[in-house]
Order: sequence, then C-alpha cells, then structure tokens
Amino acid sequence: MKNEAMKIAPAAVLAGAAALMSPSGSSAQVNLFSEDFENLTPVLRQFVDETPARTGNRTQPWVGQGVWTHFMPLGWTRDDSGVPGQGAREWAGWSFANKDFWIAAANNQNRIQYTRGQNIVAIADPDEYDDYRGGIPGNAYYNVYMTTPDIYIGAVAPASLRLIFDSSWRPEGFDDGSPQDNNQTAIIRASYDGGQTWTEILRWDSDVFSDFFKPDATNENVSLVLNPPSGATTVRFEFALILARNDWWWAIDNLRVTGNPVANARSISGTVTRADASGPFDARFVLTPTDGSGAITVFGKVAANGSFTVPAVPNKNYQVRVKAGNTLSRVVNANATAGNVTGLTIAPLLGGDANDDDSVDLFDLAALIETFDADVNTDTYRPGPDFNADGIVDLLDLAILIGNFDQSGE
Ligand SMILES: [Ca+2]
Ligand SMILES: [Ca+2]
Ligand SMILES: [Ca+2]
Ligand SMILES: [Ca+2]
Repeated sequence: MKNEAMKIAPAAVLAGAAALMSPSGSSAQVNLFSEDFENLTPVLRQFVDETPARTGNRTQPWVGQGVWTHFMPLGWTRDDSGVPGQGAREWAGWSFANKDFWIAAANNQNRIQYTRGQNIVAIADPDEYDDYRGGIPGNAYYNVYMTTPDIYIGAVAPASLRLIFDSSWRPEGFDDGSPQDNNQTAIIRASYDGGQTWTEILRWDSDVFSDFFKPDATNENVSLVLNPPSGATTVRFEFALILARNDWWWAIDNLRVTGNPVANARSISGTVTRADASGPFDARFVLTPTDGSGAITVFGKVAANGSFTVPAVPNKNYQVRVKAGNTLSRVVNANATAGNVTGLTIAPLLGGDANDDDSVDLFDLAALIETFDADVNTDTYRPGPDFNADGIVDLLDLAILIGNFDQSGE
C-alpha cells in the first residue's frame, strides 16, 4: 500500500488488448490449454509477513488459513532471481494467492475491482512487496517472470489461435529511485517449438509518453491474436513484470489458449484418478503415434471426478501415457483414426514418484526424508513427496512410497 496521491494521471486510452478477429478454421473453438490456478489449493500456506499486526488487522480473517504459495501448476516455471531486497515474502516474485487475502493485505487500492479474477490468482505486486522491511533498495528493480509449459497447437488452424486471460493492471513510473527511472512494464512473449527465440506479443508500460503506455485496467479480459510460424506445433508463454520499484501490480487469472481444430483433428477423453490422493489435479498426457511419428505432450486438468479431455490432436492411433507430477504413469491405447475417442478408462495412478522420473526408488525416498515432517507452512515443504496431497509429508506418504517401491511407470 502507498499514498494514493502518487498514482499516475489518467491518459488517453490506447489499444491494449489486440482486437478479436473473426476466427477461422473448420470447427468450433476449443481450449487447448487452461489455467485458473485452483489446483494449487492443497499447497496454499499461511501468511508469513502479511500478519494482522502489520496490516492493521485486515488479514485477521485469514489467521490459520492457506492463502498463498510459490509452487506452480505442472510444467510452469517462475524466476524470482530479479527480486531485490527483503520485502514481504508473499510477493517475492509471481505469487499465487487468495484474491481476497491479497486485497485485504494491500489495503485494496482498487485491487477489489478485479472481479474477473476468482479464488486463486497469479500476482506480481512490487508495491505490496516493497512495503515491508525496507523492501526494494535504492535503484534496484523488481523483475519477475513466469513461463507456461509448451502447449500443443499442431491440430488447429494457426490463424485461429488466441491467448486469452483476465487481467488486472495498474501502472506507475518515474517516481522512485535516483534518477527516478522506474517504469513498471508488463511483457508477454511467445516461443514456438521450444526454440530459444521469443516474440513479444504484449507490452504495457507506465510511461505516459510511450506508445506502450497502458492506463489503469483493473478488470479486463485480454485476447491476443497469435501469429505462429508456419508448421509450429507448440507454443509457450512468458509473463514478465519488470523495471518496477514502489509501483502497482499486474495480476492474471483464467488463462486459456484457444483455437479451431482443423478437419480430421480428434479429441480424446476419459477418466483417470490417483490411487493415493483425491481432488482435481494437473496431468501430463504423452501421445505416441503408432506410426512412428513424433510424440505429442499435452498438459491438462483432471477434474475431481476424474474426467479429462485432450482437445485436439491429429487423427492417429496413439499410445497415451498419463502421469501426474508425483505418480507413476499409466499407458492406454486410443485409436483416433476414425473419430474422437471417448470414455477412455485408465486405472488409478500410483503415488511415490517424488522427483517425477516415472520410477519409485531411493531418489524418491531421499526426497521424502529431506522434507519429512514438513507441512505447507514450512519452508522445507515440497509437494513432490506429499503423495496423498494432505499438506504434510509424513508416515502416510512413506507408506505409499514403500508400497510402490521399485516400480516404474508403464
Ligand atoms: Ca483462479
Ligand atoms: Ca512508485
Ligand atoms: Ca522417482
Ligand atoms: Ca501427505
């Protein structure tokens, strides 16, 4: 929180989100990828620096509750090495937090306008970070990044591809440090086919004289047209908030990549559960065509009732390998040559694979011992060895590991 008088003056509205063009393609739009951050619920931890004493009791209702985490959805990465100083740990880098807790901790300041964000949202908030223990020192910048996994786009019409998300952005610049050169900037970059090259697809900054200036947009649905290179089969996105000091925030939720499947594209759906844990979870589906062509990896969500859908892949016959982050894999056949595959039933995924290498062995035991007795509120906690996803690594998890010891995925 900081003095409202420091806010930037309103300015002319510039084009922020790219205009939505009429989608092309042969069939209805599907979600190739989605992320609402809700599967992080079991790993949310209690506040550490945003205590009621510090926040004027505004965070009192969250005493004892899980409200934030720096753990990521399956396949995501985050980089907080550009977070300087010793500000509030909750906001050191992209954080995944209960939206209402965030609003209260930061004393609102228009964060409450973000009604499109629901429950857990992704937050980069240099303002609230800076407001603790001296926060961002001197002329340092707050630079934070997070990256999605590679998203399969090989069976949709390229011109139909969109990145869509619900955004909350508040700019501020040129008021901190000496010289006052902070220019809080949001950037999204796309990288195709796992390459080292990145294409910028969104830039918002806090400089009222810049072509990229983005005024307050605290509750916006953003839809960006992608322009993949010809033949691209995967895309990943990086979300960066950089060059900030005591500035405002950028938050996102309900991220989707959408596209229109090409003729002959297929969907594959069914049910899969975990043997040792309940609730929805993130899973990786690796589809290996029986014709010897390259495998396809799809990061998907499995609902609490076990249902999943791989939305758009070529019409081939596949071996489908399904795996959660800390389970062994299962393999089933899915022949999608003639049509969509539905009702695929996959036996429960066995726990015990703490390090996600598809076998249960001494490495997993070592990982479990390293964090034994830790719960989500302990810095040493890791979700990997928490096989039953109950927020603590203990004898129940050890029993699961022993029960599946020396086994490998299918
Ligand atoms: Ca959410
Ligand atoms: Ca500032
Ligand atoms: Ca393992
Ligand atoms: Ca556990």
